[in-house]
Amino acid sequence: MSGNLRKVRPPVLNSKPQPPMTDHRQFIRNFSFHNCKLGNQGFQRLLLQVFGYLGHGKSSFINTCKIVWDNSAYNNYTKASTSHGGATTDRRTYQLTENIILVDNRGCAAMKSHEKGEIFAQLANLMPLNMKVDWCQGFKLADRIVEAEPLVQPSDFISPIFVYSVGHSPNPEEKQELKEILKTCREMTGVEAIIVLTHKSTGKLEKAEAMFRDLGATHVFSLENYTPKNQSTSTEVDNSVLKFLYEVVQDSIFRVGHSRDPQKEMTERKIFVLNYIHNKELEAHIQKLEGQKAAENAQMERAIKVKKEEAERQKQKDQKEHEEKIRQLEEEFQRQRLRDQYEYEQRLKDIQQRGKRK
Ligand SMILES: Nc1nc2c(ncn2[C@@H]2O[C@H](COP(=O)(O)OP(=O)(O)O)[C@@H](O)[C@H]2O)c(=O)[nH]1
Ligand SMILES: [Mg+2]
Repeated sequence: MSGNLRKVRPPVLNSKPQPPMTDHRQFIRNFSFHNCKLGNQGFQRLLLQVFGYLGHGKSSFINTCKIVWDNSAYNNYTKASTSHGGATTDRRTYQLTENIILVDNRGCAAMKSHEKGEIFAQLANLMPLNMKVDWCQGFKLADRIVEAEPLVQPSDFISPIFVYSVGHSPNPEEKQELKEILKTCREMTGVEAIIVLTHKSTGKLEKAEAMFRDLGATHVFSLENYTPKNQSTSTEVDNSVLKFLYEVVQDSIFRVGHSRDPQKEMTERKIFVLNYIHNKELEAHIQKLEGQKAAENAQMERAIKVKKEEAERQKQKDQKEHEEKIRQLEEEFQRQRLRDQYEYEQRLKDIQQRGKRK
């Protein structure tokens, strides 16, 4: 990853004076990479890469951004799921301004390693936009990345936006997974993902904010999305969205203010994802081999145990037979002793009688 990619964002200070919301709108509308300090350096569009788990409100968040931006009534632009659980299977784009695009990436319920490969391939913008996303893994995924090469644009500048529902309380394993996802996103794109917390009013907001700050997030936003059940527009939601867009644009201007190379960055992202896929395949292969070895060892241990039990049974049988033989010998010896004693006594009696007769 190039050094410039790694430039840390300026921290967002709550006390920072914010311009009025009309200025936010104007700033966002007028945004173009051409106006950056060093010019656009080959970047054309700002791609807000919305990613995260299934059902956490990604599509609803994009709807909310569109509704706020267009100042319109509720509209389900993204066909967000109307019941709990997400439904997005395509990777669709939604134009916000001439230069800002929102991407509704396909989420997954739990990020198994092959799904993570797919998630990072989407996030790295290595997969074509506006096409169905079929989960695949390993070499198949690597092939698809190579096939997609002519269809992807290095001129798209990525801003990773991780959407997470405050209503979800992660267990330690899920927290560890979140940590890994955000770390990989940081390593791949060179920046911390911007966090958007949905379902804000479920009451666990502070805990979720603290968790993401612990995980290294520097930009954490929260809101209650507009949904079919929550359609009436609110100034609070409108302001949250405009602040979010304003910060994302400012952040991108800051990042493109340093020397960059879109083509090189795309190649680096591709190498990163292909390595990631390769390593995960290798890990899976090693795990499989270890599993086989463990199964073989268990089988061998079982066979040894059976042999030992057999030997023990044989030993006990031999012991019993030996004891039986000893017992029989002792009985025989006893009988013989009695016979000998009897004979002796008889002889003695005969001698005594013969002596008397004499
Ligand atoms: N109460 C509430 N419901 C939400 C919010 N965001 C999304 N939802 C609901 O959560 C469900 C899943 O949302 P969706 O946007 O499809 O999730 P995705 O899979 O991440 O795209 C839908 O029923 C939405 O109406 C929110 O901020 N608050
Ligand atoms: Mg969706």
